[in-house]
Amino acid sequence: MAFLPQACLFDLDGVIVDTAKYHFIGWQRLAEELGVPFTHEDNEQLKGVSRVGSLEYILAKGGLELDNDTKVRLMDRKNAWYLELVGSMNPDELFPGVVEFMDELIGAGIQVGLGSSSRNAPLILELCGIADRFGTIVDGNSITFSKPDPEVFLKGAEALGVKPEHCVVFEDAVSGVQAARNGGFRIIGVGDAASLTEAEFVIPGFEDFTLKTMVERLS
Ligand code: B16
Ligand code: MG
Repeated sequence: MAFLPQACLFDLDGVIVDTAKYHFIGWQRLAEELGVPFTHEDNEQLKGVSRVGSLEYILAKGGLELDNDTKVRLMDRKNAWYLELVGSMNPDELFPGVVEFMDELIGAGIQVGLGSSSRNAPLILELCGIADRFGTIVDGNSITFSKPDPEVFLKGAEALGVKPEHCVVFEDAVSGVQAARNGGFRIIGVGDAASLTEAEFVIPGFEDFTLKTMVERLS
């Protein structure tokens, strides 16, 4: 029997837009100040990881231990640099096909929600002109536990009044795919098929991806 989802939850960074490149600039600048090397490979490890989790990663890499106030100050500095870069984002930065796909879902009566670790998610959706498409926005401000904990997606499904098994999660991060799996969701990976092995299938992006294709592949 065909599987027709009642809702789709989208991650933000790596699924709707590429904010990882801005996170990289901010974390690298901070890491440099701390005397810790920070590479693109390090940045890959931080996809889907919370702001505090990302700082902890850099501190651990440098063998540094800092008190809580200092950690908060450092995260605020990095976020200020990040916001300078994000401030000029606009609809041109949306990944090709993602809005068209969302509009197809909405037109078919399938709800759309956001499940992101980023505390800046509402701002980014506004800047990109797509905030009004989301029936719910669950972001880093509304969760206690980071991916791979399923909280962010469970809250999204609850807000939309949909059970996880009737809901598809789109994720680009290994921790995000694990979060969806831990919550009992259907999961489509976006990006690198070699690393997203726990997804049901992986798409390179939303260009040429349609509701019909999704239903066929999930059924
Ligand atoms: P912020 P996602 C995540 O977004 C990013 O992938 C991750 O690199 C970042 O550390 C995290 O948001 C927190 O972001 O500092 O803006 O609160 O992929 O879950 O949409
Ligand atoms: Mg992501």
